[in-house]
Amino acid sequence: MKKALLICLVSAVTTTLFFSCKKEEPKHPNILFIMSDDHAYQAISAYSDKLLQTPNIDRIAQEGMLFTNACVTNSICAPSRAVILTGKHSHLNGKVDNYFPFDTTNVTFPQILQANGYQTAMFGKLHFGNNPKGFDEFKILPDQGHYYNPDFITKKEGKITLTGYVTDLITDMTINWLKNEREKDKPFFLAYLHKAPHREWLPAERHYKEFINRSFPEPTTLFDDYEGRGRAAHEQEMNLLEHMNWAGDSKIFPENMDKLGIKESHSYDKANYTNTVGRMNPEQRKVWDATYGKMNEEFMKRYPSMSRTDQMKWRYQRYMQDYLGSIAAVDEGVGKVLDFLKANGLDENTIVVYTSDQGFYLGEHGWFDKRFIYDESFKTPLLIKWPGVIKAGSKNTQMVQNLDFAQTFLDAAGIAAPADMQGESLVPIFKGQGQNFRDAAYYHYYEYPSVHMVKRHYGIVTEKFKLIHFYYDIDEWELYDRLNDPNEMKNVYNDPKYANVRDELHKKLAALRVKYKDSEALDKMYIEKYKELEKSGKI
Ligand code: SGN
Ligand code: CA
Repeated sequence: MKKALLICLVSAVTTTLFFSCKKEEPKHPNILFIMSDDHAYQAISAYSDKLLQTPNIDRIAQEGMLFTNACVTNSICAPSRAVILTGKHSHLNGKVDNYFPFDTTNVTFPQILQANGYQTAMFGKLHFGNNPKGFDEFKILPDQGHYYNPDFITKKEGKITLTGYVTDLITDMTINWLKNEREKDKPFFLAYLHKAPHREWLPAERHYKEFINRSFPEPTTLFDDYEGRGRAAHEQEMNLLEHMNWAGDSKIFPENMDKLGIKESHSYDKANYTNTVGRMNPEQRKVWDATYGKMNEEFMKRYPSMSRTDQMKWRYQRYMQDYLGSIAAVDEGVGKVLDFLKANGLDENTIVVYTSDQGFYLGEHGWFDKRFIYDESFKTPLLIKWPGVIKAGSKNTQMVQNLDFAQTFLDAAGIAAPADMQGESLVPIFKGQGQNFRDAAYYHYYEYPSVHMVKRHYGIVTEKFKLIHFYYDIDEWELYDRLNDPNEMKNVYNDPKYANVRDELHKKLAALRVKYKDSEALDKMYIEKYKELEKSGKI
């Protein structure tokens, strides 16, 4: 208690952050926050084992809680990370898309934890364009980072380039820090942030062979023609057949494309392959060429007789082989870190979280990527264990959001959160309370016009319905009946049967916009700011 007070006093002097200490301090749990980039819940066997086994990630749910309705507020990388760190929606923390830099005057929960005596470290992908504040140690990837022989921006040594595979390197850094740099008299907050399985989906060499020969069940909506939905679904650019590139995504060697007369169908080009596979050293490249060369040979024979349907099916399999293949190393890494905690007696007092910065399409609606409020990208995986607090093997169906992490971690650490954070602590849920946690989630996506061309939209999601407003170069509303149409194939906004529901949701959405301090004025302001960036050539 004395120590907690002292920490409060010292940190009150050294920081202007607003926080206060609670009276009864529990034993200050350590927090290990594991987040991957673009990891769809469909590719975690604790959710579904149709595609992949992830025994190590699953351990977190077996020893803790699986959240089946966890969701994000804005399904894109850097904005999601900003929401997590600040506990505020994008329109208030300012990081509405991947382009605007993160405003470092925002107060983040790691700064507060650090000021309250936590030792803090971050390894892996941040994607802010600036360094994280509130961390005693960090090694982060510049921008998106690379899979092979990646560069890191480090707190102590500036920019470094390491030899190896990014997932393994981030895992090694994390374990090394726990082993050699952890101050044993302090609780820690450790962010272990994978780049995988982000596009262009490069697996580790040891997983090439296993995955390149496998085939995976197709989603029922792979050949979706978007009938029954509005312009946004028709005009996106994230279709496997239309918008994936042959070289970077499907790994067709550029010389083979030339021989077959294949032109990239989209703005991406062969450089995408050269920049990524091109980073491999001669030994790595040899293994790559041998395995992917065989796949290329078969493709050379098949391509001339492939129909568009065949091409779509082939694209899907190729996509899954590399996407799921790149998760294999993530799962192994998670296993190693969990084993380390256990072997060193750290597992009992450590909260372990596994999540992704958003969900991802694995061929549903014929898509890859994310961004939409539709389920596969709106929902995100979430598994949390906290021995002694969360009952092992439990499941939770509440609509928890990435907005809730900041307050959850502060609450778990016994620290009052700043009053302007907008989430809710999940600690009551951990303790088996927290029924009716959130009856409606608010969502707002901004990055348009941009890669994948998903239009700006905001909306409200309840257990039963989803109301969406697409705006900017369009003014369209969509309404989905989530229970009767789980694949979101039919917009019932103009169906008279749903008139009451629609009117009710309009009111609720307007109230949520007020509650979270979002507004048309802010929508316009962000459009203006975006146009300025476009003019300056930064987009
Ligand atoms: C890159 C990817 C896109 C992806 C964005 C944002 N193209 O531009 O497919 O949507 O990043 O991803 S790539 O060919 O360069 O890989 S995010 O996870 O950072 O939001
Ligand atoms: Ca992402």
